[in-house]
Amino acid sequence: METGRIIKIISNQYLVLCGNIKYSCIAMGKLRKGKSPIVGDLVEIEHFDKQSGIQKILPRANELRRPPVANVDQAIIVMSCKDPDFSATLIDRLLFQIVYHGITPILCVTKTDLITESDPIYETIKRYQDSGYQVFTSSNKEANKDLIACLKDKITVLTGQSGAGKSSLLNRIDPSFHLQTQEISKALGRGKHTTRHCELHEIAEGWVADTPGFSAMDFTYMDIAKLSDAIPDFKPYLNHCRFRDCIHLNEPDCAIRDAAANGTLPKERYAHYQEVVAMIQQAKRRR
Ligand SMILES: Nc1nc2c(ncn2[C@@H]2O[C@H](COP(=O)(O)OP(=O)(O)OP(=O)(O)O)[C@@H](O)[C@H]2O)c(=O)[nH]1
Ligand SMILES: [Mg+2]
Ligand SMILES: [Zn+2]
Repeated sequence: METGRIIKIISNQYLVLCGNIKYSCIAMGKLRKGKSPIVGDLVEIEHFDKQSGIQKILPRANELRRPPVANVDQAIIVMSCKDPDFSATLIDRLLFQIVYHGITPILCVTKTDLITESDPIYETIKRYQDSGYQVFTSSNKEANKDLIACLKDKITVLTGQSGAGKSSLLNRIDPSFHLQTQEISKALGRGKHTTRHCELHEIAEGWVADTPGFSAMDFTYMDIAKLSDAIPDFKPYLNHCRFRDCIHLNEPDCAIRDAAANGTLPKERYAHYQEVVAMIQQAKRRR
């Protein structure tokens, strides 16, 4: 038995890194009944005559659903200033998903070459920074050094809409990378959604998952209390509501609603929370 990490999955072949050696493995029979292995999983493998097989998935520290990656240290929300349009609503929806899974969120605003210095996007960025989030910016000119430094020794997931520049960002950080980006797929007539599978790439002394962009997000599995407990902006106010089971909507003496009303908590973050909670409640009613 040897322990390694799944760094790539192509149909039913799993590429497992053990030390410096990569083994192409299949999932053994007894695994198929339980949960399926995903990228980032630590697994026990066994070598046979002609092939290697995954015998066991070790317990996961955490697990993202979209993209499916296990044992993630941090997730970078990649949001472009333009093409596609900047959206704080989308940032917060991704943010909620990430913190819900106990993963550290980081924001990277790309394509700053497409806006001017006085663009209101910079005020939004400042509000995220004031709330304690780590925010990087990037343009087509060079790779952001602070961003590179934050990847070291970590498993990082890039997430964001198709065309936000996730693959381009990795190509700029490591010029030996040649991940396909949309310019190339346009030339090949493939259109949107250039990145099609999930893979961990060794980059800047860490591991980064470039993932496909997505079009819809699922919140229906979420527990509202667990979500509100996980939102970093809410933390300072959490135990100050009148009711212990407050979900911070219409309850009297809600510290979070009050904080949003007087501006100590960013109003938009609270509004985005209300929207997501409404989606969760609607889905629960339909069941
Ligand atoms: N002007 C400008 N364009 C950029 C920048 N970064 C990426 N782009 C362009 O944006 C387009 C999309 O970039 P990709 O890297 O393919 O986007 P992606 O997020 O990987 O997209 P999917 O794989 O489909 O999810 C390409 O045409 C890039 O050349 C940037 O900093 N500035
Ligand atoms: Mg891509
Ligand atoms: Zn409350």
